[in-house]
Amino acid sequence: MSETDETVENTTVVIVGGGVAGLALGTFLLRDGIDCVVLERQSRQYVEQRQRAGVVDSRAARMFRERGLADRVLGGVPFEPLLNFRVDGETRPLAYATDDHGDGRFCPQQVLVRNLIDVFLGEGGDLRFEAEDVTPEDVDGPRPRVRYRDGAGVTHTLDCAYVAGCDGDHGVSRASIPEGILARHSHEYGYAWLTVLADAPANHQSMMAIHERGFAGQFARGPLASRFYLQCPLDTAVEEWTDDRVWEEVEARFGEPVAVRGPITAKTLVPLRSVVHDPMTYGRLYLLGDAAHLVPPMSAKGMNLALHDADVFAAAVLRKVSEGDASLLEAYSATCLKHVWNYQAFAAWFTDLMHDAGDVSYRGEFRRRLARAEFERLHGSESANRLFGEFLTGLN
Ligand code: RFL
Repeated sequence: MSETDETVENTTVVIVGGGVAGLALGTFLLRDGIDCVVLERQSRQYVEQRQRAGVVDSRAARMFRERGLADRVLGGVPFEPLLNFRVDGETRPLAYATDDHGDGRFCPQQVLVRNLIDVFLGEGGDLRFEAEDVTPEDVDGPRPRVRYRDGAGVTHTLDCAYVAGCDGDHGVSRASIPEGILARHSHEYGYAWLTVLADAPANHQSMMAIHERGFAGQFARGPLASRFYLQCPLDTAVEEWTDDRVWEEVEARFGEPVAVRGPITAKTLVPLRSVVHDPMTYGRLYLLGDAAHLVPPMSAKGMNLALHDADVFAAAVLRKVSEGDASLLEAYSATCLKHVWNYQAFAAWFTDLMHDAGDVSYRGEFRRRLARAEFERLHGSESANRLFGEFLTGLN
């Protein structure tokens, strides 16, 4: 074929983005007998190695179990219903009440992604990596199209019934919606996290420090690695954080030496923000996951919300295709947004609590004392503790 050649194909759903939302959706649709094509901008190797989230909550894990996929896609270890806090250098474990029977897991996002790719391709799914210039067209009409260019420069057009925008916050799907259609509701927390990946085994699944120098966290990422988080100002630069400075700051905030100062393999800055786009649809384009909403990583809910959207959308398409009933598709945005705002409320509360309780330079002494009182309530009040446990496990 020459560079100008075009191919035109038909499918039911074009899924833009092969991250957690796109791959889970593709797998669910495929197993429900619905044609779909997943278009991913990056290479397979890139998406399989991209390190991000680590917590699959019970609700999401249960969704995979109910679809008979848990053993094949979930890795990692089950949650223990215990959070380890260090408050001003003192150990304050919090055992939270939960009816969860061990479904939630510490499962690195790249393990989930790798497994979903294996299942999807193994069952005959159509997943196209390195798709360039993906462009949704006519999504407000009866038959949308998605065009893209493959690595050989050939342009492809996919005619479809629905486009699923699963391409994250910086993707092309939401950007293709005309101005003024979506409302953007957002909140900036005023600080960032330096996120650090290190070949350093963790003594506990989770450790979180409340300290006057700011929040610090350590979360296990498999048996040999940890993800560390350090609250820092928005205007800091990664280059300012030498490895020695990272370890000194982690140890100062935890008030004890880390078990192993292993090699640091990645450092990134993440400004903490909450964002919701409303509605999550435009014509036949449906937004899923980070393309529609962002939660601060303190809550460990972003990937879980993406999985929830995939579950709701797959069920809605199945109902329409098998029974001709569009009611679930029409309700898609409202159904997801109710769940999104519930998790946003938890994420904002937990993020404020963990940061306000430490460094007073952001929100002052009054907020610090409020946050400390709330922290004590989690230890002392059965109902507060149970509600917290329900949110953490995703059962609320
Ligand atoms: P993803 O995973 O970003 O996937 C989007 C995919 O779309 C592709 N893409 C395109 N493809 C085609 N054409 C284009 N024009 C495209 N533009 C983009 C991208 O290459 C990519 O493959 O979005 P998705 O599927 O919505 O999933 C969202 C989650 O990845 C995200 O919410 C979580 O990582 C958030 N998160 C956490 N969530 C949890 O549930 N539990 C956690 O413990 C947790 N920890 C975290 C986190 C996010 C973090 N960062 C990096 C912000 C910890 C951190 C540090």
